[in-house]
Amino acid sequence: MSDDREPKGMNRRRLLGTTAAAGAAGAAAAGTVTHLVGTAEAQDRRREERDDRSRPQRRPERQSNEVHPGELDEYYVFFSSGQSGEVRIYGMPSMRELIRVPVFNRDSATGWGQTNESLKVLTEGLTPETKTHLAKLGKVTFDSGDLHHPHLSFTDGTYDGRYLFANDKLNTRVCRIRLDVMRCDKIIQLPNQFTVHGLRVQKYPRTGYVFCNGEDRVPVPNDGRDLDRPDAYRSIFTAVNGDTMQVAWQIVVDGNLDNTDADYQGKYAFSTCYNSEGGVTLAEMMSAEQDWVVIFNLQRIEEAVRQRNYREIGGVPVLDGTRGSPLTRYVPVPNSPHGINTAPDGIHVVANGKLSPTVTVFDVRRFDDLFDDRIQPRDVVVAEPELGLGPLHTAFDGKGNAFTTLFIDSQVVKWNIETAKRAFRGERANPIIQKLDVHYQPGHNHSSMGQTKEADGRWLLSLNKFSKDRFLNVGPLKPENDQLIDISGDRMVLVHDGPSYAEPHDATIVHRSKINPVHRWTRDDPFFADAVKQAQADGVNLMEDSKVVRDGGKVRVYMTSMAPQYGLEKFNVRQGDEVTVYVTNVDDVEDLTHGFAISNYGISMEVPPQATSSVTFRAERPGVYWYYCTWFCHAMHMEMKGRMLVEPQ
Ligand code: CUK
Ligand code: CUA
Repeated sequence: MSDDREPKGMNRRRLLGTTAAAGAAGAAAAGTVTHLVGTAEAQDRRREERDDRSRPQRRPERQSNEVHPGELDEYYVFFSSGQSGEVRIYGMPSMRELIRVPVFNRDSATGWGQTNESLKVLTEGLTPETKTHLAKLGKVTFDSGDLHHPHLSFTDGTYDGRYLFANDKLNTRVCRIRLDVMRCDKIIQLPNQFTVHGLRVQKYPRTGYVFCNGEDRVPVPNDGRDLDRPDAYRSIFTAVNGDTMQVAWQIVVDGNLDNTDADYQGKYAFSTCYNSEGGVTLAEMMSAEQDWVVIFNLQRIEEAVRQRNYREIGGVPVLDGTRGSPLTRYVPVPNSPHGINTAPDGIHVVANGKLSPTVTVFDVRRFDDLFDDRIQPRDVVVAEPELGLGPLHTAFDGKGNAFTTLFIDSQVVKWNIETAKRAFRGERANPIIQKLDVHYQPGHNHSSMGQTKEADGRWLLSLNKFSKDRFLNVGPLKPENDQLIDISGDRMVLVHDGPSYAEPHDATIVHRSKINPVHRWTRDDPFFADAVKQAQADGVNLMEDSKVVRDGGKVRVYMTSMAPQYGLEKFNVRQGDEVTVYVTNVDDVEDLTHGFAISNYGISMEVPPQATSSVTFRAERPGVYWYYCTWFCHAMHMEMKGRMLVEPQ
């Protein structure tokens, strides 16, 4: 992909250069440092230097993280947002936020959580028990979530650009985002399981499965039985079919489940457990010297499902994976592990110690023997280096090195996997290459393409939980600090501090060549197929017609939007009507989004190019209500409006 600059821009900058140079000279005269101002000439020089780098020449000491105006980033970063419930897309290395994708939250800009199209996604996958529960509260869905782990679909060990999957720890849901339109198209709530924390996907041959860890232990089914009998509580691991977004199977384990990952062979998934004690208090959960990693044998599980060797609970197959089951193995690791990460070499898996200063390295090639009982559980461990205090997550450069966050030490430690293995075998060897201070208390960290077999060893992000003094004080609630680190050389170099709102836990860094979003919707998109169907039934051509269809107490208002006008300048309804407004954006121009909002009715939604959006409400209050376009779309955008006339009863 080329970042060809337009000759037009060049000329314009040359022209403007005169003024800029004059300004710089003035500043110099005033005693300011000229090199900070930067003349147009210097900018050109920098640009030429940068352009040189795309040619096969000597690689410079340091790669630049500068992305000049008009230039595009090389990577997409898909950030989670924790308790904000959305996904955020950044460009890297500039670390500019590009867009947000609402998921488990309610979003004012797009109408996510209000439009019929989003409500379908937010409601159709809830369990029957939840639907009943919410109905009693007069609600149809949850309006908050806790999204921790965004992971893209794979084909053959790398990203295929189809989907992103993520968890909702708050309400036990899993979402899927379509990467062509960057919109969530499916959300399901998992039965039986309580919360989804760790979430990763099958890497080979493709996704395939989305693996979901049930973190907290509860009675199964959780219907009022065994309330205060923690020994009867269970954690459940779920495999969701990423194509159908239905539960493929669930498996009950001992202990609990924190984070998870999968191998590059399509044979195993594995999860950390920090509560092997089955405790319900902090002291109980920390009491044992060791917890474990549980390994799931996918072939054996699929065979057990085929043999119907399960109980059906909540409409899905639930297998027994507790100790002694042929479907699982439990490998003891030091107290309270957290993250678990498969290296791009397809061989090594790192479980991060948290309470222990160590990480535990497994060799997946030994898992077959473990399941065939030819070796003992700890025989799959090939290294266990002591790295520092509070290791939480590990990233990789694809060159044999690993980068582990140390929460308590506020550092990232770079270490070598082979050296750690030599030390584990008793050789005198120090695997630690460098420790870099980060600011402060890092959780996850991520390397560019580092969760695929195509790890490129260029950039590392450290997602720090505290920013403290790193930014202007904004009051008691501080931003997080996502720090960009250059790992292309021998030494890690911190190059950028990036504030972010609550609270990215995790991110996936994807080379832009893997992602190909569209510029407009197509009329046959399933996202608004219900609206198209209803219009057909009403004899309405959404792309041309604007009209009102009355159907008893229900009124369907169809209108087009084309800058700067809606198809209807006014429409009448009666007080008490159930009104559905369908707006179809017939503009075929890239980036020409309209909105539709009704003042004092709390209605607001986005209508992207070539899409239909709809919203349903009850016209309970008589009077004149102006509707207007919320997206600045035209010079006459302020005039893009009309009146809803609600006739009193
Ligand atoms: S968890 Cu947040 S720092 Cu939910 Cu991936 Cu480790
Ligand atoms: Cu349409 Cu503003």
